[in-house]
Amino acid sequence: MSSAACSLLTAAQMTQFKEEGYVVVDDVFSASDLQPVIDEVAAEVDRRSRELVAEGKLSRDYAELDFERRLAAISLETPEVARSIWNGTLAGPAFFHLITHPRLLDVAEQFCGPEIIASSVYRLRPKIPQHEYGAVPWHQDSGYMEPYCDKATVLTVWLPLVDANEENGCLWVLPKAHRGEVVPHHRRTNKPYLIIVDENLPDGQPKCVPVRKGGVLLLHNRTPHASFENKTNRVRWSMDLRYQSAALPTNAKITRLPNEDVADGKNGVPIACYPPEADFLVRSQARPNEVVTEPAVFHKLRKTHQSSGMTNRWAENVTER
Ligand SMILES: O=C(O)CCC(=O)C(=O)O
Repeated sequence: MSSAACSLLTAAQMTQFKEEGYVVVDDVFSASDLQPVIDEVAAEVDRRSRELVAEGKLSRDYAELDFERRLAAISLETPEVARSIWNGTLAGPAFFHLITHPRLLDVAEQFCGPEIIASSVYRLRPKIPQHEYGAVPWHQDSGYMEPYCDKATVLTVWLPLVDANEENGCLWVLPKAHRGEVVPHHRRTNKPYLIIVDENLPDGQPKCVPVRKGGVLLLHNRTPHASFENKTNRVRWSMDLRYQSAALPTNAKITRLPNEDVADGKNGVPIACYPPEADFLVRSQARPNEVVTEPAVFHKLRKTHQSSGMTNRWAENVTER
């Protein structure tokens, strides 16, 4: 892969995001930018698989297989390694350095302004071949957030660690639907993820969005998106990261500036756009001393954050689908 070409979006890319609610930016990262994250994840797969072998839950550790194949082979025997990675517990230095990568923050600044909060809602997703639970139904990221933040822009950066395409389950989007409201979402009994059921899905032609390793897909928080089955025999590894302006509700422990939202219990401002996980300041002109620069601080935040109350906005909506 060529080394990362440019960090800022062109005017045409900005227009596409504004009009369509998504845009792909190629070559944001070089292979060497992504390798430390891959190494950190591979080390965890190695550690967990050895543990399971020792516990008699896995026949062997499949150490001879590469990053894309090893977890696929393990998952034919047990879902435990994939599950333990999926649930957001990995928060090592390489993750921190990727989330705070200057080129990514340059991109985020174009949407969020100079005071940037990294929302701690980041996910590492190993989409396992032919596993139904790897599919993510249609949803808007705002469906998971506080209604107060529906009108804001919270940027999702979807970032594959391998080439992502239709066959291995890249994302699909509904272009232009971000211009409308957050539509009703349903919870499913005994299944993960919120879903927008067919009758609530905004009109439009779903679009498959392949992204090459090193590139990113940028999504608006009201852009409906989904991903379907991985039909290959390799894992489709990806991460999704989120950024917002510090002016929005945030549980980051930072000084508030005039005109920034503060949850004072009176004006309906929530404690954060997504209270269950910890936000942190990643770039700032106004309070540079409060920017989190140490991986250990990020790690501690991830491990010790106490979730506070969240609006149960879809409480009435339950479906069997
Ligand atoms: O990676 C996927 O398959 C789904 C990602 C997603 O839905 C999200 O980032 O909100």
